[in-house]
Amino acid sequence: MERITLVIGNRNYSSWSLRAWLCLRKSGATFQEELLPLDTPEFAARIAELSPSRTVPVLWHGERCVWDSLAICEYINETFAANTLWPQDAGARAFGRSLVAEMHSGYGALRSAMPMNFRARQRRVPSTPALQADIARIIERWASARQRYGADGPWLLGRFSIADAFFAPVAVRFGGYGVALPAGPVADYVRHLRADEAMQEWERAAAAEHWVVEADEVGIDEPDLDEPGLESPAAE
Ligand SMILES: N[C@@H](CCC(=O)N[C@@H](CS)C(=O)NCC(=O)O)C(=O)O
Repeated sequence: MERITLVIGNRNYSSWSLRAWLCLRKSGATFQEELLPLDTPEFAARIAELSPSRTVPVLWHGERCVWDSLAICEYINETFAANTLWPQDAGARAFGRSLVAEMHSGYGALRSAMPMNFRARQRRVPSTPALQADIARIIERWASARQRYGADGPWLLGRFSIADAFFAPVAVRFGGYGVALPAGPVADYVRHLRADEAMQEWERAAAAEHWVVEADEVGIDEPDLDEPGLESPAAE
């Protein structure tokens, strides 16, 4: 078996790394990690050797290099997961791929206003119409997925899929920045995702990190507010 190495950024901040790592962990493959701390001279020097895009994640499988999180997740699905990271049903697969494509190329307001930061708890950022529109759209997509596929299991498409990996960093953002979720299937989904063994493993490792990326430390701590924004009756 050729060596598999996933190059990732800081677990606390690197949302694209988390997506690829979750798929690889769920595939059951044995792999090594190389962590490059974001925003450091070490990152710049090493990533130039490892990734044509100079971003993380990047996957090395023997001599093969796969860069960009979505390409990596698709490669993992085909090569290490026997295509189990997408549903068998073509309609469900198309729905899931649409969710993932939208996440990969969109939700810019959410991504810039609420950087993934596991250490952010009860943080609040200014609300803008664009941010609220992204949040509402994601909640609506999650609700739609759970309505369609809830009978097949607790993940967005029933069984774990690349779609869950793609939205995992969003669930972390919603928790950290106090985004209220409607009680019921959406809140249940987020709770299931955050409690997942692989997510917990990543979160524990993130908590042990000491690096601080100032650009990703946004918002104001509001310790008096309830933590985190699950099951707000007001959002129902
Ligand atoms: N479209 C890329 C985005 C990757 C990306 O922006 N990664 C960030 C870390 S989460 C990065 O490497 N930033 C370092 C830099 O741009 O210098 C993907 O999906 O993998």
